This record gives sequence, structure tokens and C-alpha cells, in this order.
Amino acid sequence: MAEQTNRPQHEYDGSQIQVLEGLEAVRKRPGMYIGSTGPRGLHHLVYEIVDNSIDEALAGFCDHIEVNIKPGNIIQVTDNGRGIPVDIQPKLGIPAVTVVFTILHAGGKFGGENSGYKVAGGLHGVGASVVNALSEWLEVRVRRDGVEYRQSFKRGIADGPLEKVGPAASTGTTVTFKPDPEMFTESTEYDYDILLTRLREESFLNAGVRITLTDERGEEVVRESMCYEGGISSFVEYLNRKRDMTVLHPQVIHLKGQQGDIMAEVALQYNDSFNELLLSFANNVNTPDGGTHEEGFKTALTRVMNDFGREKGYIKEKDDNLTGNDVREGLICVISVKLTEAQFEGQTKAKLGNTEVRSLVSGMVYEKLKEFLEENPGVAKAIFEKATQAARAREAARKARDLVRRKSALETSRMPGKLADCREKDPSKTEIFIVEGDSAGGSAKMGRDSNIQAILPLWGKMLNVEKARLDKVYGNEKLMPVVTALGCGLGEEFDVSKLRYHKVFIMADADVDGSHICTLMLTFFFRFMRPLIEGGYVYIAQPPLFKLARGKDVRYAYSEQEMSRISAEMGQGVKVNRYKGLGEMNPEQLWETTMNPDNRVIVQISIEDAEKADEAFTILMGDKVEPRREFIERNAQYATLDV
Ligand code: TSJ
Repeated sequence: MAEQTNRPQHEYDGSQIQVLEGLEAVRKRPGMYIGSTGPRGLHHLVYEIVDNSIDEALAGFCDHIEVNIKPGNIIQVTDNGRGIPVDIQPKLGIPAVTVVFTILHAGGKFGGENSGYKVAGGLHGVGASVVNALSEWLEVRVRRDGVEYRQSFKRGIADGPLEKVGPAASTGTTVTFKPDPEMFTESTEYDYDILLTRLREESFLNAGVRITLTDERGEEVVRESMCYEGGISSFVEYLNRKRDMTVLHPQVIHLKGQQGDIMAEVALQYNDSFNELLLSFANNVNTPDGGTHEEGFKTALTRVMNDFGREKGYIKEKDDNLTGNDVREGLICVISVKLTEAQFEGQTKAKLGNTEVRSLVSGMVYEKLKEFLEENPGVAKAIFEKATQAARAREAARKARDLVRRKSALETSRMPGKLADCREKDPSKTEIFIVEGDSAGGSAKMGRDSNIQAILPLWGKMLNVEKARLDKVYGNEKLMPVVTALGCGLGEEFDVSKLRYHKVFIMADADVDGSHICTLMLTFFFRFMRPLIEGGYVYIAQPPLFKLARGKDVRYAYSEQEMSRISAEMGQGVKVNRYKGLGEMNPEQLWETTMNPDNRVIVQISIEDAEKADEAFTILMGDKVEPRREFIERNAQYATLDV
């Protein structure tokens, strides 16, 4: 059945030289092509392949993309498009599909620009050849013109020519690959949830395209099939529902505009929370640092709200204008722009730079949103009530802050009474442990290294910051001691350069209550002291769950699994002790297991973790999840022995 394609041998050789040079470059510096060889780069391989199918869908020839994670972390991507062309390329004398997989930067460039928008404009739009070069093996199957073709590769080099393997009843492309463990030395294990989140995003951004993710690695096959006719409106709906938000108006507001070759779409909906969530994309690539599309949206939203609000009397003559923060409180918004030549700026290329986009988005949003508000007075009323409340709260917060300032000016900024400070004054050398409960706080005070470690015990009912604005934090008897001890202030005037300790530990029990404390604290930092997390100053101190002893040999375990493993390692006669809580440990134990920089295991909190805490919040209150374990698992890579 296999059949050689009829191309002259010497031209095949000629192209192979180019191929080998390209491959060598990719395998020598994989990070240059996919960002990292850690988990991010590993997952990036999948997006890189899927993006080609998305292009085919955008061109209008494909409506189903299947991604399978097979045993052994082998990835298979199948689409029902036209199939990658197999005709011989005149320049190189080899089939187009072979070019796609072997020539660097050849992805999608052949056959003319027929996909409308080039999606592969993002951080590393590098194409299939890079994935091929970084795969132990890769196989492509193309179904086209009633024939199925296949070709396979090892570490980017073709095993043999493209061959016909039989008839095909349908059209499409299937690519199967195994990431090369020589390249991804950290791990080649795929995370189902990471792929699911990104693929869901892709299916929101490409309305009507069905993406099915299947995990075949476990005993039971796990599958999710996603197709959203509403596109980014469905995205906004989903984000509100996932956070269990009460929305202020039932329908998502969807605005669309086009100018020349730029297409802009915005979907937004308000909820009754105090958070703002704004996601933006350019050519389906996430732009977490914003850029011209976000700027255009923000200016237009503020301007519409003030113009329309004055016109309709929602804002009185004597009132100040609403600020950007006022009109974005409780807003969930997704912005998607598509353009032929997207320019990505900044260190991580995560910011859109095209200036034409700013004016298109702001003009479009201003005009269309004003029209919407005119036509939907009920929705307009709800949104204005929300923004007006936000403005009042901002004013109240200012007054509360001034009050605190005046008071502390009189009291010469005294530290909280419960704070057991350290002797060292150089913040780069010091640590603070925020400890829940007086008994644990007592042990921590006695066990600490008082040269460099400060202890701040907290007690009383924690303010649910998710349900509170800044004005409630000022004067809160549980949170204000934290603010004072850290020394940086709050909110917009937070100044991380005044931080009094460069390691801020949250120390709580390893149970559900302790998890609540951690989550509440992280949510508080996330909402009101974000630079603290961004600067990498926040850690979770991890008290062990188990003590294992066999004679003089004493070891600690931080999870059930670890306990079983260590217990097996230590052998017969091992005594296992389960700690019920921090309060139960004596000062020496607490020092040895949790506070001693030479022994302790700590978790540094990233902004994503804090964001997750913020999101997890509503679920958390139902006691369904133990978020801290999740942080720790997700952050196993950061969970370092702190020496
Ligand atoms: F790039 C790739 F190899 F990684 C890859 C490409 C992987 C997967 C899973 C799918 C694809 C792909 C490519 N799906 N569909 C296409 N379509 C084309 O390459 C194609 C088909 C027909 C024509 C034409 O002009 O007739 C042009 C193109 C670009």
C-alpha cells in the first residue's frame, strides 16, 4: 500500500541540510522558541498544534478539533478541516506537509493567506516544525481527496517519505506526538486542567468551533466537549457563573465593530461584587498586560458613564465625575480584537501596541454602549446605582484613611500591641509570622529566633474582604494590626518600599479552618496589597501533619502520601504522630518544623495563587475545598527547603 511520492532524490537531500540546521537551533535553545522547557513550554506544544486547526476553523473549513492525552503523555490532535496540502512544493521539491514539519517558520505560510487572520501572532507563533523538533517522535496523518497519507519523524527528522496508507472517507489532519524527555527534563506530564482552561478559552474566542479534550491516561476516560455559539458573551456568562456571582442584568452586553482590517468585540456584564475582571486578547492571544485595546475600552466606558449619567440625571450637577475604578467595580469584561499585523510589546510580549486599535475600540464602545443604555433604561439604572455606590464608598474610604492617619499622627505610629517584634531593623533580613490564634501565637513567640523573626497573633472574626470595600478595612480590628505591622499602607497608596519584613508568612493549621485563614489573608493581600504578592514577599509556612520517629531518627511529613512513603522508608517500628494543630506543638517543635530557616518547608505565593484564592472564595465558604493543599500541590515547584 505504501507508495513513494515522485520527487527527485537530490532535492530531498538539499532541503534536509536546511532542516538539520533549523532543528539543531531549536534543540540547542528550545527556550528561545517555546519560552521555557518547563511545564509552560510543554503545554505550549499542544497550543502550537491546535492553533493550526483553529486557523483552519477561522478560514471556515473546520468545526471540530479533538485533543487527546494518551497514556504516556502522548498528545493527539485531530481536526475535520481540508487536510494539510500534500502537493510538491516547487522550491524545495518536497510535499507541503513535509515542509510544515521540517522547515523552521514555515507554519501555515504556504498556499497563500487564506485564513483571514493569522492567529499565530503571539508570544511564540513558531509552528509545527518546532513541536516536531522537540518531540521524541511525531506522526502526521492527512485525509484529503479520498486518500489518507502519513509521515513520521524522530526528533524532527523524517523517518521516511510521505506515504499513502489507504483510502479516506473524510478530510482532516491528525498529528500525534510525544514530547522529548531530553528536552523537557523537568517533566513531560500533561495537566488536564491547564489544557482544559486554555482550550475552553480557545472555544470561547472562536464561536461555534467545537473543541473536545479527552484524557485517556487514567482508569476512567475523562472528556469535556466545548462549543460556545455566543463566543465571548458565553465567556463572560461562564466567568460570572463560575464565581457564583449575582449579576445585575441578565443579558451580557455584546459590542462589535470593524474598521479596515481590524475587528473588535467586547462583552461585559456587571455583578454585585467589588471586583473587576478584564480579560483581553489580540488574535486569540491573551494580553495580560493590556495595551491599546484595553485602554480604548476603559476610556470609552468612563466617558459614556459620565456623559450618559449627567444627561439622564444619574450624576447630579454638584457630584464629581465617576472614576474608572467606580465604573469598573463588579465588572466582568472580555475584549477580543483581530488584526493582520498585531504588535506585541513589553518584556513578555503580553501587551498590544497597535495604536489604531485604541481609537477603534474607544469609538466603537462609546457609540454602541451609549446606544445600548438608551435602549435599556432598566439595565442603565442598575449599572448607575452600582457605580454611584462605588463612588460613595471611595469617598468613605478616603475619610476613614484620613481618620486613621490623623490618629496615628497623634500616637506617633505605634505598632500593634500584640506584635512581638524582632531586634533586627533591616527589612531584607527579617520575617514576620502572622499566626491565627493566641495559643499558637504564644508557642511561636517562645520558639522564634527573636533576632530576625516577628510574631503577630491574630484573633477574632476575620473580615470577609470579598464582601467589603476599602472603607471597611480601615478600622477593622483584625486586619489593621497587619497593615500597621507591615508598614506599607493600603489600596492605591500602598507602598511596598516601606515593607518592614521581606518575608511575610501566613501560619495556620493544616486543616480546613487553617485553609480558610490562608485564603482570607491571601484574598486580603490580593485585593488591597497586590504588590506584596507580586514582589514575592508572601509565603505560607507549612506545619507538618505527621511526625515519624524510630529511635533517634525523627522525620516530618506534610501529606498522607508523604507519610506513607517515609514510613515505608524508615521501616518497622516507626512511630507515627499526627499533629492536631499548631497550638498543640510546643515551642521547640514549632521552631524545628515550621520556623527554622534550616529545616522548614515553605511555599512562596504567586499572583496566580492569590487570584485563585480570590476565585475560590465563594466555593470555599461552603467548605468544599481545601485551597491550601491546592496551592501547595500547584506550587510544589516553588516549595523549597528554605536555606
Ligand atoms: F501545522 C500542523 F501541522 F501542526 C497542523 C496543521 C496540525 C493540525 C492538527 C492541523 C493542521 C491543519 C492545517 N489543519 N488544517 C490545515 N489546513 C491547511 O493546512 C490548509 C488546507 C488547505 C489549503 C488550501 O489552500 O487548499 C490551505 C491550507 C493552509
